Amino acid sequence: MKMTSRALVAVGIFGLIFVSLTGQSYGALEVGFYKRKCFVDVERVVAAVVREKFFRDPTIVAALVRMQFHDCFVNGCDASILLDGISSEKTAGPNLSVRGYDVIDAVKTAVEFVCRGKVSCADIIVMATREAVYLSGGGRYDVQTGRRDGNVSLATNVRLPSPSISVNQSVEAFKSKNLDVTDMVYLLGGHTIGVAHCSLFQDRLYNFQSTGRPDPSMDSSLLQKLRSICPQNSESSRTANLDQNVTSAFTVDNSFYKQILAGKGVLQIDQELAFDPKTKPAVTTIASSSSFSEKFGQAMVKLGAVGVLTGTEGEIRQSCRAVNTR
Ligand code: HEM
Ligand SMILES: *[C@@H]1O[C@H](CO)[C@@H](O)[C@H](O)[C@H]1NC(C)=O
Ligand SMILES: *[C@@H]1O[C@H](CO)[C@@H](O)[C@H](O)[C@H]1NC(C)=O
Ligand SMILES: *[C@@H]1O[C@H](CO)[C@@H](O)[C@H](O)[C@H]1NC(C)=O
Ligand SMILES: CC(=O)N[C@H]1CO[C@H](CO)[C@@H](O)[C@@H]1O
Repeated sequence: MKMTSRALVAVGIFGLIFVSLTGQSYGALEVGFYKRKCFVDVERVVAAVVREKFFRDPTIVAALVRMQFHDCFVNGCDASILLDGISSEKTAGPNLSVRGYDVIDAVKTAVEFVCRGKVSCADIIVMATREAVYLSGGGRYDVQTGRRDGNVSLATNVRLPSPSISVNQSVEAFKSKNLDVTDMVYLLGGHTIGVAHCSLFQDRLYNFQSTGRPDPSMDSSLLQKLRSICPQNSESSRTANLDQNVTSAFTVDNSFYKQILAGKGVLQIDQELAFDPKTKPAVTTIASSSSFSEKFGQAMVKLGAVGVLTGTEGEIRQSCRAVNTR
């Protein structure tokens, strides 16, 4: 009650000093978190490693973008997808084809060398993905950092949407992660790169919704093409590009939206996006807009904030593949 304003200022300053000495931040991600944590620019170290991997294998862009989605959608962006174990998230059906773990390991080794014990695996996923999107020609966005790593990873937690989900169900799935319809439409633009295995769209080619006929919404030339890649009743490990525009199948750009408007969506959900009244207006706008890169980056930042651990929650893993032993 007798506290003067000078005393209040002193308490405030003490608080700031305390926070900066203990290095704790309370619950917030920020752009450039590692600037105060490390003597070297961690984001540049990440960039160098990803660049080297990218020039050997440009498909790491798709691998990393999908990895960020799967990490963030299951138990928040806490690197739980990276944990090895006989029943960890990695072992669940939809995650089996997630790749890029080697890229994350290489980045972790490099950042540990320059700033030991400070950089989380959850942040590495987000920083590496940003770099990969940029290298593909998809523009550069600022990422927030300050995530900490979780220590729980269970295949039974993996409830990822199936490719035959309806737009309404997909809207619900994204909403449960605080992502709105617009975010969803931009994020599904992640399908502007990468591939899908035949088994995940085979029904659309031969027996759509048990009709014995193909999906009538599929462009007929695409149908012929996909049927030749994925013959009926074959156990095919073959794949088709998610973006059917050959000149941009490796580039994070808006051509995916042009393709789905032309009936050339490979996954059922991608095709529905172009025809459902809830999403068609956004798809049409994005298909003819020049701001996709920027908006996609913003949506990735929003995705990157889902269910994060910050401050003193979780830990900084020593190896991205295992929780620390104490
Ligand atoms: C309703 C939501 C989604 C569904 C149902 C879905 C489904 C799928 C399926 C079935 C595949 C093919 C997997 C395979 O054959 O191995 C795939 C691939 C992919 N997805 Fe999604 N996805 C969704 C959302 C997203 C989001 C939000 C992103 C990123 C922002 C994303 C990025 C990717 C990428 C980059 C690939 C290609 C992976 C590669 O080539 O290695 N997906 N997705
Ligand atoms: C999707 O939800 C809307 C209401 O938000 C409803 O009017 C529409 O019938 C639903 N569509 C389908 C295919 O269930
Ligand atoms: C195909 O990709 C190129 C290069 O990104 C783009 O200029 C063109 O508009 C795209 N065409 C279609 C039909 O998607
Ligand atoms: C996981 O982390 C939580 C809190 O961050 C802690 O309570 C728990 O003991 C940890 N579990 C293991 C197996 O390390
Ligand atoms: C599409 C797909 O592979 N779904 C599988 C995902 O993983 C769960 C749990 O392991 C399986 O039950 C699904 O069939």
